[in-house]
This record gives sequence, structure tokens and C-alpha cells, in this order.
Amino acid sequence: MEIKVVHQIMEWNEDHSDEIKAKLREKRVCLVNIMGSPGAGKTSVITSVIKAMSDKFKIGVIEGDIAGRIDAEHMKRLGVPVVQLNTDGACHIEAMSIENILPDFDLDELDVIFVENIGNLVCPAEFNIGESFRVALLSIPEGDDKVEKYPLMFQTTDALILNKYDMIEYFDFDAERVIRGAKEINPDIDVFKVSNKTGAGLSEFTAWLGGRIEESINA
Ligand SMILES: Nc1nc2c(ncn2[C@@H]2O[C@H](COP(=O)(O)OP(=O)(O)O)[C@@H](O)[C@H]2O)c(=O)[nH]1
Ligand SMILES: [Mg+2]
Repeated sequence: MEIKVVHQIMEWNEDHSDEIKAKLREKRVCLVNIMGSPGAGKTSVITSVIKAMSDKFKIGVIEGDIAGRIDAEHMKRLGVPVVQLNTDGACHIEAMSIENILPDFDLDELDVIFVENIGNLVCPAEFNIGESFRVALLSIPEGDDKVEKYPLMFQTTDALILNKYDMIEYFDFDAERVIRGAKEINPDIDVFKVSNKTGAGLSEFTAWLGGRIEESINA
């Protein structure tokens, strides 16, 4: 007799991810999964994007953290609808959590929801959360060896932001090594050199982002 093999968490996760995608397609809302290490600049990038794009798109935010609501309070001060998700120890967000949160938003009033995933380069890459596309961050002080060490993150993302580019002169960070490595495992990846401190590179990124949001809400 054949033995039944069940890939429990992942299979369930994929079902929920597909349901979220269908729901958001119907409502014409784009979901962007933002990933990167703690301190890479996820909240800073979302903040810059809200400031640059809120006249064009109606934006909501889901803040994922193991504990606390610091980032959600920051988003609230920016005047966007926000829900804080605490994973109570889990190192990633699962699709089921996103599905449970969606009723807290008025989806008829939104174009895009940014999800700030839990800060690390490992687990979040393994879980689809119903996103339309992914954005990964790697900041200059983290080092240029991260593509080799954490390939799945760079393989599965649509865009890579090399953040804190204003710090490049202080670190031995070979940006070409990162870009070459990322393109080897993910030829379609788009890479942006960004500083949230000086604003450099942000207009290139927001132009790309705006195009992808339009594409996914009009699909
Ligand atoms: N120099 C510099 N600092 C940055 C930049 N982006 C973010 N930071 C700082 O890095 C720290 C962590 O940023 P945050 O957005 O909270 O990172 P998160 O943990 O990924 O959400 C904060 O002190 C930010 O002010 C940048 O482009 N350049
Ligand atoms: Mg943050």
C-alpha cells in the first residue's frame, strides 16, 4: 500500500496564499511582501514610499514583528491604516495570518498593502503570503556575502534594494558581487541602490514599484 505523505504547514499555507490572491484580485488590491534583516531599513523604505506615493495610491500596512507595536505606531502617525501582527516568537508571517487580518481593512478603499515581514533573511522567503510580488532589502553594513549564505531570499524576490548606500564608503561592500550573485540565481531580479537618509535612488525604486502596483491591480 502506498504511504501517504503530507507536507502539512507548507500545503496549508499555499491554500491560504491562493485564497488571498483571489480575494485581492477581485478587490484590485496589490500586496507587497517586504523582507530583510532587522535594521535593514524595511520600515524606512515603507515610510519613504508612503511619502512619495500616497497621492497616487491608497496605501495600507501590515507590520509583522515577534512582539511590540513600535513600527505600527510609526505608520499610524503617517496616517495610513495599519494592523500590527505579533507572531509571538515565529520567525515568519504565514498566509493564514494575513487572511485573518484582511477583514480589518476596507479593501474597497485601498490600492496596495505593504507587509513588513519578520526581520531575517531565512524563514520569510519560504512562505508565500498571497503577495503580488516581493521586495528584499540588504543594507550595506550587513556585508556582501549574503546572497551566497541566504540564496532563497534573493532567488525568490522580484526586487532587491541595496539600502544604506550612503554608507558604502565606510564598508568593504562589493555591490557588483551581490548583483552578480543575485542575477545568477534570479536573472529577472531588479536591483536598486537606495539611501533613505539622502533619498538617493528612491525615485528609481518608486517608479519601478508604481509600475508593478499598476500591473497587478489592473491584471
Ligand atoms: N544611514 C542610513 N541609515 C538608514 C537608512 N535606512 C534606514 N536607516 C536607519 O537604520 C535603522 C533601522 O531602520 P528601520 O527602517 O527601522 O529597519 P527595519 O528593522 O528593517 O524596519 C534606523 O535607525 C534607520 O534610521 C539609510 O538608507 N541610510
Ligand atoms: Mg521595522
